[in-house]
Amino acid sequence: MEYFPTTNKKLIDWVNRASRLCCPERIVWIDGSEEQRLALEKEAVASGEMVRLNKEKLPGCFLHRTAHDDVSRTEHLTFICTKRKRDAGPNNNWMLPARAYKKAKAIFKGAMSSRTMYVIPFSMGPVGSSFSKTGVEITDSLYVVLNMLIMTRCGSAVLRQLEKNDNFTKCLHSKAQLDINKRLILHFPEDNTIWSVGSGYGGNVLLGKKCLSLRIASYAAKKEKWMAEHMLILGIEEPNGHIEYIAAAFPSACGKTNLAMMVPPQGLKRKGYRIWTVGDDISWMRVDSDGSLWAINPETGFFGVAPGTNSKSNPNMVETIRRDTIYTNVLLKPDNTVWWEGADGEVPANGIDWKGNPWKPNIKDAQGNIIKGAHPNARFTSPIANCPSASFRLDQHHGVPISAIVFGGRREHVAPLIYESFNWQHGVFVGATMGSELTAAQVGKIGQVRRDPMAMLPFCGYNMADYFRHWLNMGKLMAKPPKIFHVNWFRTDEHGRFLWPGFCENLRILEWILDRCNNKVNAMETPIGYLPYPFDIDMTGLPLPSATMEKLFKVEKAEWLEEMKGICKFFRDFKMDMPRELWDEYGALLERLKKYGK
Ligand code: OXD
Ligand code: MN
Repeated sequence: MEYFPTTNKKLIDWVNRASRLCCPERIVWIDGSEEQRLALEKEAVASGEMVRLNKEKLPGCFLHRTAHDDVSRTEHLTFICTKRKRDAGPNNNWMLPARAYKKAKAIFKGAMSSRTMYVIPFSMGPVGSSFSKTGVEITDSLYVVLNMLIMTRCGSAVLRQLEKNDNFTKCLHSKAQLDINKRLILHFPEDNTIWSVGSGYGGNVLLGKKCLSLRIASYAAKKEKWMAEHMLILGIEEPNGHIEYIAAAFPSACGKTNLAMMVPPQGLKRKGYRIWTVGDDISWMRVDSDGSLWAINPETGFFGVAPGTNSKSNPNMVETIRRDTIYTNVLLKPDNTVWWEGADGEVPANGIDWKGNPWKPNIKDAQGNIIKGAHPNARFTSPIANCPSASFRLDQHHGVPISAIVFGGRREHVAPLIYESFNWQHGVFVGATMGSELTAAQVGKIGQVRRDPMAMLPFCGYNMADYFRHWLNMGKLMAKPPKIFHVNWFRTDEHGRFLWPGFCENLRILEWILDRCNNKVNAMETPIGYLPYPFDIDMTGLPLPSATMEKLFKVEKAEWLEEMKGICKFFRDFKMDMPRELWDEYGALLERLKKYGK
């Protein structure tokens, strides 16, 4: 007779069904205790799933290597399974639920034989908050368990919550054979269910993250009138103790994590700002009784990209990942510490690369390509509590009030360093038309613009036209909606050099954003929105030539008219479902641009 630490019948039935399907050798319930975690870490080391790192230099840290073809999210194997194809929209791969269950069942069948099945009750958001969502992940991966213990609140407290309210997302995961040809990441928003099989990569298997907190949550948020967004949340505190919070959406690889925990630049030190990190990836926002938008980060950890993380790009993260961290696909050094391309310090003379092979700088593969020590998407999983800038409001049920929403993209041209939308509806248009140029790291033609509305293209769990409609409706529910801005840290000159230094200097732009929110400065009206008067940006300690400033803020009519063609093409994909208001915004912008001088 199986032991169940719950009386929740729905949960017991579901665990029994999963067990009959996957046939594990035994079932272990995760209770969230320190004792259990330490035992599981030992087990993972003994089985070779993790390597314990240098206890003095990296206390509580481990290294894990994934299968070589299982190193990032697999969007082509990710599906939204709804009764109607239309509800998934042109932005998602779609499968009929019955077909999806059948296909995946064949892979799950017996997949856990001679393995342990772990049951992880978890809460996204503080346990018991009306803001939070409960999930239970069943998995045969210890790596998943140990990551979930960092990324979410898990264990007995969540089970107690499930005694009161039996609403939870059923998350089923099995590594199965880690076969890319038998890999499926399936979302059933109508059943509040996620099935992931055949992968061991975080984004595909830590089901509380992208799968629940964005895809499933975005679907629930529309129904329940709140917002689940791919946004960082940070607070800026003035010396008088006043803190304002900003939520910002950028496509992957645009420095979201770095921005979330930036250190004020030398030139602004005299102003005594402090930055508070609330989250680096996901923001759940709702309208509170004061008529403004309040946000929580439903996670408790960072799942960040290691390459490029160093004391210049992100000193707070360097501090965070010194302990209690799981590293995935980085280089192992002879002293049992880790390294990646773009890390602090010297390039090690040798080590073991992310594939487990001996490595030296500049060694080449059979094709003559340099072999990297760490995979470009190597990751660390680390508790937010370790972060020197972690917000003291992380566990507050109400979250933090949002003064501004910032959208951003990676654009060499077209988008100026910063502009402000005219109003909420125009801001939704700005978010809906967000785009980034492809870099060498992505498949496709370099420089080609990929539209990624609100940075949600891979994460919106339903038809994006309905998502835009939801954004428009949310604006109507707020007495004090946040102002909406767009930034571009990546504008280049005629030689392809970045015009703006980025990183901590971005605080100068956030300062202007808050000045606008507090009606402290005026702005210039242009066809695309309000732009700063250059003298309103505090450039103390950053002497950029005025010609550079001019280029950073330039709105080029010809470039924008070209941009409009791309936007039009993108909007047309949504056919008749596209909200009329966004076409109105499109038409109005086109008119303003036509009338614009240069
Ligand atoms: C992530 C992503 O891993 O957005 O956070 O790809
Ligand atoms: Mn992300």
